[in-house]
Amino acid sequence: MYSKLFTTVVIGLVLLVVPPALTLRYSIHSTRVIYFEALTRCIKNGGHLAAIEIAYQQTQIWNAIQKAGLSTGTFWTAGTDLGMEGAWLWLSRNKPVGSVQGWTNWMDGEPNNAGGTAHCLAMVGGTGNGQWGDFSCESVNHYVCEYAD
Ligand SMILES: [Ca+2]
Repeated sequence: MYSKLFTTVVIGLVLLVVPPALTLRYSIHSTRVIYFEALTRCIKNGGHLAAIEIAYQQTQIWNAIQKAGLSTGTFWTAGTDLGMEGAWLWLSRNKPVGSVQGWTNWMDGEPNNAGGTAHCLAMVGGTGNGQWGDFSCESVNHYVCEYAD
C-alpha cells in the first residue's frame, strides 16, 4: 500500500522535474535536400527541424541516426547564421546556438565559413561522429525533425 503510494509520488516528482526538452521525439530522414527544404518538410510533418541545445539531445539524435544505419551521412539541423555571420541561431526555436550553459558541439576548426557561404549547421557523420560543421545552405543533406508530442 505505502510502497505503491511512494512509487506514485516518485514518478510524479520525476515527471515534474524532467524538462520538456527531454520528451522530444525525432525522425531521421535519408532523403537529401537543401536546408530550407528540410525546414519546410519538417513543418509539413507537424514538427520542426531539430535544434540541439543540450548534450542529451545530441546523444538521442546521434543514436537514432546510428540505428537508422545512416551514421556516415551529414544531417541538417535548425542552426543557421544566414542573417548575420557568426551569430548562430536555432531557427526553429528562435534561440541562439549555445544558449543553454554555452553548450555547443562543433568539430575542431568549425564553424569556418568555408568559401564565405557556409551558413547552415549540420551534424557530420563518419569520423565527425555527429559533431557539427557549417555548410552552404544550398548543399543537400539528410535531415532530422523534432516533435514536441
Ligand atoms: Ca565548415
